[in-house]
Amino acid sequence: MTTISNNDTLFARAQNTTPGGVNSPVRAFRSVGGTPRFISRAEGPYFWDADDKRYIDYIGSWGPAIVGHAHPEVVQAVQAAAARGLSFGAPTLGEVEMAEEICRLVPSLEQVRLVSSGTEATMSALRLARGATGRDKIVKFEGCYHGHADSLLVKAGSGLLTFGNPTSAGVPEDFVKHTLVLDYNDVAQLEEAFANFGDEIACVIVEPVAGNMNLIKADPAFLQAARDLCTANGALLIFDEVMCGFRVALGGAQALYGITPDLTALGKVIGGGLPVAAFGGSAQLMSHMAPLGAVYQAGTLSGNPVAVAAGMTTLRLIQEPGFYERLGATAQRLAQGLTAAARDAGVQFCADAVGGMFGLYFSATPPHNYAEMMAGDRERFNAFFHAMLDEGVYFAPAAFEAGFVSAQHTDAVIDETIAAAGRVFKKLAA
Ligand code: KE4
Repeated sequence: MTTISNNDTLFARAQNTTPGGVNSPVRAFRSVGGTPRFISRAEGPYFWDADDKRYIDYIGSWGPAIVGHAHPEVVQAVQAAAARGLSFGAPTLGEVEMAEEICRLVPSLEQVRLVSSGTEATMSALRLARGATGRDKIVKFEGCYHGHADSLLVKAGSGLLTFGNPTSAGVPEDFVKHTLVLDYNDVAQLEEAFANFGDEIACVIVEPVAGNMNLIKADPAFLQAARDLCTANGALLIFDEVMCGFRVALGGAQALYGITPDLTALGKVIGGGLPVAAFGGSAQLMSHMAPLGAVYQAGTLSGNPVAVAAGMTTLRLIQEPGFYERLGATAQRLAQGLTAAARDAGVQFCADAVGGMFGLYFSATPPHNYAEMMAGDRERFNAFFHAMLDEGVYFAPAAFEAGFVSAQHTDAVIDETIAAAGRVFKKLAA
């Protein structure tokens, strides 16, 4: 007799008033099956579900919870800001301080515009690239996700250099006919695209460390080729660092790779769990944005003072001495420990990590592109996911997502995870 959990009850109830019972599709567990856990509270590396079962959390709200959940200093800053009013629709000191801090930490940025989601940040950066260059075509890569703006909901066209097809109903063919979708890490395709359309391409948008087809690292030569081809053809290079920004290094992937994009999109960590995202670049490029220029973009809650308080406190905490060294060591400890546990159990598995984000792969080697990621053993991932959930460890509920650690994932927490995985891998091998 299976017991009905509070998660089951809540999930059934939620589906009456919200499509799929969730406010973002990945939360519905449709990729892994089963009942999503409704989270009641979180603290440090943990959160608790509607049955008050504790989990070690490795999604961290998909990146924002980098200092750990409910960090006392973040909570205190939010409470103090809220007591001064929630939103004004007028400029505030906090927004100025946040823009200055982001530009100080990411040298390629002379100016930024704050928005409320990563989707807004990338959508606005694309519009700016098109407005500044007067060109329509954009290049993206299979497996990179940049939010749900129409011209980015695109999968590769039938032929290599044919333009994209919508990945979502409701997106007219016309809205994606200027979007070229290439293979990630494929320099030859990028060179051919520019040979064919160079003077029509407004921008190349890329996740410099991809986290939406599991974790896939860009080859340095691939990013350098994108940089060089954009420069040579008068196109703009956009780094979508909504996920990897302030996650893989203090200055983001652009600091790690030493490659300077023309525009950058940021999100997640800079909001510390509240809705703050941003896009920016040179003052010259940003001068195209309304009210100075002709590229329009706006937002009622852009730069919201309570959200900015959470983000600024988080940005201060991640600058503590040794923060990224410890975060990187934590993710490496997890990746190496899981790999060893799988090997001891005789299960084909590998893992990788960059800064505070990691990838888990049921394949012999980490993937280099979307097709290789899709060739992984999805069934085995799903069995692993649920067995770990039963052990009180919550990994991303989809084989194509990355994972995240926080400053509160101590060695003891990582070792508890590895021990649980050892038991699970043995079961999988049986
Ligand atoms: P949002 O609009 O969800 O704030 O950001 C969109 C976005 C843009 N760029 C990158 C590189 C992103 O990873 C995202 C959003 N990431 C997903 C994680 N796969 C958010 C989780 C979700 O969709 O619920």
